[in-house]
Amino acid sequence: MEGESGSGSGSGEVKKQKLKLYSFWWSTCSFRVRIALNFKGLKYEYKSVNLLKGEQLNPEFIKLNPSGNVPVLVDGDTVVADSLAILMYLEDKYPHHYPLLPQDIHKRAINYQGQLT
Ligand SMILES: N[C@@H](CCC(=O)N[C@@H](CS)C(=O)NCC(=O)O)C(=O)O
Repeated sequence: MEGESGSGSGSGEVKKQKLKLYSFWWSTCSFRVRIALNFKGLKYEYKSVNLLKGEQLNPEFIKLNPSGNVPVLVDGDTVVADSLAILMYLEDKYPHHYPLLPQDIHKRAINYQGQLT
């Protein structure tokens, strides 16, 4: 379900937590995550990390991502850094929200090839 994560008390209650994306407007790595979130129709809270002001080196942010890079996605207790890892996480968690990858495994392989080189 959209923007849902975690589980409730066992009574069927599902705790809704909005995804948070730490990002910066000119970061190309962040673009593709924002595009994927929008394709999938997932609501998220945008957390700006101003790379020009060095905010990626703030201790709070370094705790989240010791490599000091954006993007970082926070989904409840799950913290995912690196745009490709985030895309794959979103695809695994929300496979039916506008799939990012083709079903055909050969076409999928070509997509991976494009991303991993
Ligand atoms: N492989 C990482 C690379 C992340 C990366 O290099 N991010 C850049 C912005 S595109 C960054 O945060 N740089 C921080 C800096 O320049 O100090 C990914 O795809 O997310």
